[in-house]
Amino acid sequence: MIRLVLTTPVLGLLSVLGVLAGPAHASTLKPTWSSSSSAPIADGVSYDAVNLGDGKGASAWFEGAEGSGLNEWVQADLGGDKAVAGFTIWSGWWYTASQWTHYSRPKTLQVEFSDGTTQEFTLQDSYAPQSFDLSSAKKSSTMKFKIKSAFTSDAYADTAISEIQVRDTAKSSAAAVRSMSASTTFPADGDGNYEAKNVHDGMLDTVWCEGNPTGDGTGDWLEFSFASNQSIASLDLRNGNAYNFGVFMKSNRTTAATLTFGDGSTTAIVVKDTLTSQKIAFPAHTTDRVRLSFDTVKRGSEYNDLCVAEASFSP
Ligand SMILES: [Ca+2]
Ligand SMILES: [Ca+2]
Repeated sequence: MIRLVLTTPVLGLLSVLGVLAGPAHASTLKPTWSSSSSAPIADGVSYDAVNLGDGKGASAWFEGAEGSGLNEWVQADLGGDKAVAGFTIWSGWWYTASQWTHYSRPKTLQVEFSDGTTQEFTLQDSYAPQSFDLSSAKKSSTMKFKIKSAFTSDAYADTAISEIQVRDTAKSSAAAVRSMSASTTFPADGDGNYEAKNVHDGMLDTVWCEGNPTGDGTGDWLEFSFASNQSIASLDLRNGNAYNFGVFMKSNRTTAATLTFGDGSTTAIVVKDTLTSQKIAFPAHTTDRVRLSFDTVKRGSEYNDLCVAEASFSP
């Protein structure tokens, strides 16, 4: 399945999140991004640092210096002092899994805080989000990520970072997810994987898609197991592949679903066929798990597979 609208690359040129409850449960900040340099806009595609915080793997910052851009940097302005707990990085260009090897990936990143102190982080050369916790929370209003070394690409020298999520010590309002399961899962391909964990990584173009070879997603389900009993009363959903409208229209979306709670009770919900964020309220339940079963589906124009970009439960 083609995850994205593929165009010719114009530059001319998952540490795996093993413990879901950690990073996903922390509160993610909304920094303003700047950089020492960036590759020039080409064919209408921007490689600006703003791409580091747009929730899309396919959009990336590319340094604009010679070679692999050693000592080039991006800076997150956190909007005042925050208690920074850590960050998660999608290193390299996550346009597709097969494109990822064609550009350099940061290996060592030096992070400088607003008091001038620095910490160094060594990344794996892995097509997976990598999550780092600071040894202790750090009060800072900025984080500057400087490329100190890079993994060599098989094609172009330019170094890319697709996304950086910075989290503070505040708890997210969303129920912490311990594990996910799904009725079926579409097999990984050259575009990436379609696993259930993709629905709570904060990324609009990483999705769960059902893998039933004949079905349209009707009867398929996603199940969320929480770290503890949670009172939940709303579902925050990004239906379909929420990368953009064109991609959204291609795959199936759900239009009605049933929630089944740990005690076996159920609630029917109506879902909008929209790629924008929607919050679906239901009578509060205290439960350690909930299954989201898809009852009706709107067919996509190209792929007969149901996809969900993001889903979380809140009080
Ligand atoms: Ca991005
Ligand atoms: Ca996602």
